[in-house]
Amino acid sequence: GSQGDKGSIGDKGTKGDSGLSGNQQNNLELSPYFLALTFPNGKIVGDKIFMTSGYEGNFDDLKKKCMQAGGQLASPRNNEENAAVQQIVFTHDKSVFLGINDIQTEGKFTYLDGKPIVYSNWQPGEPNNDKGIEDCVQVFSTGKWNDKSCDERLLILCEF
Ligand code: GMH
Ligand code: CA
Repeated sequence: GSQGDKGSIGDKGTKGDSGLSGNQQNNLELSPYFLALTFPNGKIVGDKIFMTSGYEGNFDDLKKKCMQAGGQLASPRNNEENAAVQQIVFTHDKSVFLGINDIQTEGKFTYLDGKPIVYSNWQPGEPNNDKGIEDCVQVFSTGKWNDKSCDERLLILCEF
């Protein structure tokens, strides 16, 4: 929205002079619309919405489901986004797959578009490619990352 208005769901939350995102500036988090739409499966961070449906499946299945919904698997690119992912994992007590893997080249983790990751939050000792079969990335309720087999069935978490 324009400066001074109350903001809306369509407001992408561009950062202004205050350094706060539009969502914070406009107190979107306090609005009943925000509370209703994000309870208990979603989080809004800046211009990104993370949302789970509660569905569980393997990496290919979850990747496909997010794309069919017009989004993609959660791909946190900074601490704030990772904290939002962590909160959903914690709330549901189920870990999620990220839209990050090293299927193409072992040891080189990329986003789904093939670009190298710009942010990570590995658990100490990870990624360890345990048994040589771990090309996908799961998030624990601590927010820390572990490489895991893409054949595991985890909770879906998409970003829009
Ligand atoms: C091995 C050990 C554990 C570690 C797991 C995990 C599997 O079993 O190194 O300490 O937690 O691998 O990385 O994904
Ligand atoms: Ca591992």
